[in-house]
Amino acid sequence: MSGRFEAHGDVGILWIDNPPVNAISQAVRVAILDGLKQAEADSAIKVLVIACAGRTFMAGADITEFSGPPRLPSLPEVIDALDAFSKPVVAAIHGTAFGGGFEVALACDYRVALANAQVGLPEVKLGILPGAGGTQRLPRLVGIEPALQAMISGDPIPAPAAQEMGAIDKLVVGDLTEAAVAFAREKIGSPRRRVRDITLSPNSLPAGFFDTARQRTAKEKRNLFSPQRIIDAVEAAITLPFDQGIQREQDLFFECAKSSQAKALQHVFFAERQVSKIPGLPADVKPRSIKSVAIIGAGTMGGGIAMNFANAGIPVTLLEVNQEGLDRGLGVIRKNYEATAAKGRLTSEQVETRMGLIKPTLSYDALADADLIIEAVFETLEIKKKVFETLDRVAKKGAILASNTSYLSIDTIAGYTSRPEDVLGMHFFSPANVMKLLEIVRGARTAPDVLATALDVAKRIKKVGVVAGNCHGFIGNRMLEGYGREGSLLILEGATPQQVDQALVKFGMPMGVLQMFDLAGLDIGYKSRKDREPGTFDVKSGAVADKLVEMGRLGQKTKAGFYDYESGQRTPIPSDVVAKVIEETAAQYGIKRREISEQEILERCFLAMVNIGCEVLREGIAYRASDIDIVYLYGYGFPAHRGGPMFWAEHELGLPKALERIREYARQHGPRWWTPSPLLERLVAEGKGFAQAV
Ligand code: 3H9
Repeated sequence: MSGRFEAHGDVGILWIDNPPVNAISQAVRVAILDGLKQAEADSAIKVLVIACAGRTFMAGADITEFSGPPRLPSLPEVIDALDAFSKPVVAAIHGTAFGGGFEVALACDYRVALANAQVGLPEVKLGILPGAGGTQRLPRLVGIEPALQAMISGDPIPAPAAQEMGAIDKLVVGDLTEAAVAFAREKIGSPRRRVRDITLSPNSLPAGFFDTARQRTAKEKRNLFSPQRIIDAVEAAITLPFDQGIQREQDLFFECAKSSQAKALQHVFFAERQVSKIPGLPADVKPRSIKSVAIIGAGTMGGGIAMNFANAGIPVTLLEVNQEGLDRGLGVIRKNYEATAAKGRLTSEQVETRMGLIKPTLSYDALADADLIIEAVFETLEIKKKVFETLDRVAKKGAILASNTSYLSIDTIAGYTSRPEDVLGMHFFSPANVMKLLEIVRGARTAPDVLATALDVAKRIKKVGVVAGNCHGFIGNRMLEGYGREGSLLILEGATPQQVDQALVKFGMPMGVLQMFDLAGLDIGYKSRKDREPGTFDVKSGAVADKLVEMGRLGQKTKAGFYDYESGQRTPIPSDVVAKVIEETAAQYGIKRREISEQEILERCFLAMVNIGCEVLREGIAYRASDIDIVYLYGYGFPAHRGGPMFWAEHELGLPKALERIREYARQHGPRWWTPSPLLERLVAEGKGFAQAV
């Protein structure tokens, strides 16, 4: 039973009960229609309350239904029935009234909410728009501008703010049902107060309002389809009568719903919720209690990691080898917080509270009580060895020992301690206080409760934790190698750096691969190439970068790398010097430069990455292709509206086409880096997708 009708004297309550979030499934829609019929038929009932059991009001349409054929009755039909209902209706809101849930509430006459509830129209985050009247009702209720803003951002609106906007009639502290019933009783005998009957006046808007909104949104929501359609729908609220506005909304909704962006963003919604489900990890494993944390290394990474814990109110001890390093690290942290405060996003009191949670130290003894210790020192095994041997001596029993290594073997690192079961990787992404990804590297001997704790910690510090197996570079950096290699080879073969980067940015990446190298510092790759075994990487691909480093062009930090940079600016300026280095290097390797198409740039960069992704999946380094997508979305800025590299390969390109192109590049460039993953070959041969990979 997804709903039931209860009579309480002259007040009827229509309860919706569809755990966990009361998504408006077909059964819920039927239950609402049934409840309305019963309430209409019962002459003793004078007013109706719609309320939800469990932890929340209806959190929206059932997203799992979007991928199948339409199931009737539709939500708009349910809303029509609400409109046609003859008695006043009150929505009793707790938890989150989102999307279709909020649209049901908007079709009620009144909205009563718990003070800690939230409302919102987050459809834009799923690549669609409010398709059950939201684009026509919310502007009528709160005004065009705030309504448009709410729909374009899709962000939740706390109930007190919603009340101020005019979307909530009464805030309640205490028993919501009791308060809603009492409120409803006051409305007995009142005529219906339908939002659809409110008249909107176009005169209230500044001239050119919608054009300005379109231009601003094109910049802020670059490449996104549904925000522009939201503007079209809201414009219809003002230019068309209500029923025609609803029809326009429907048409635009279906346009969005069938777009590839909607499919990609909905994939991301579920992928994000899948990552914490770890095959073989029993659900009853209890995470260890983490009340205090220590970070070793107060450099850029260590400092950023420390901020995450201070932001979550968890005390952090920050260790450096000398006072100067410690002072510099704390100075950077303070500067970051003060920059946030200057933007009005933190008070100076909050800055001090957070700084107060970070305790600097030069002594390992100060780490003895920490529940979790994260090492963020130089990326060499000799140094990690010293750190972990020391930690093994000083850390208390049961403390979790984590390494922020981006490439090195967690099993080797765990082997430096007498407690490998307490060791795992917690790989943050730079800037560590900003990027949402935490790659959690499970060693061969990592204990289940240690893994569960890391996943729990990720949630507490508002990161998305993705579990990876142990290999060189884990999921993200292992795949990045293919991406970087092809980007670097393309400039030798004839593309300019800006041509490569522009193609990637046009695709939706926040920056191109060569810009990314400049940002990270070309010396990093240089050093790692010097340390690597010959044959484990394509020497040619690093040749230009190596020369640039030897010329002192280390990237943004020296105002010169693949591009030139003006002082204090991040805008890449094409460099003639670099163009010459590229040409000379190409000649040195006997490469005949040629025209390179945008399509080739995208295929080479992303398919190289995807082919490695297939290996990552085949070897069990990632549990699911969708986990890989989440790594790329939150660690590398892959555009969410493309769903992630694996989703892109499967759904935009198609796996057979991906395989065919990889084979073609193997023919052109040799098999060393382009041999198709056996997993990809198998899936294509069997006509399967990544979901059936394991
Ligand atoms: C819409 O309404 C369109 C209409 O305008 C027009 C229609 C014609 N459907 O997030 P959690 C599942 S579009 C199906 O971990 P939390 C979720 O997958 C919709 N399933 O919990 C997970 O399943 P599992 C607009 C859903 O407490 C479980 O519920 N609404 C839906 O951290 C728990 O979810 C939205 O976009 C759904 N709508 O957060 C709101 N929602 O356990 C989407 C959740 O198997 N939902 N599930 O992994 C949310 O933002 C969060 O789930 C919420 C709770 C804040 C509600």
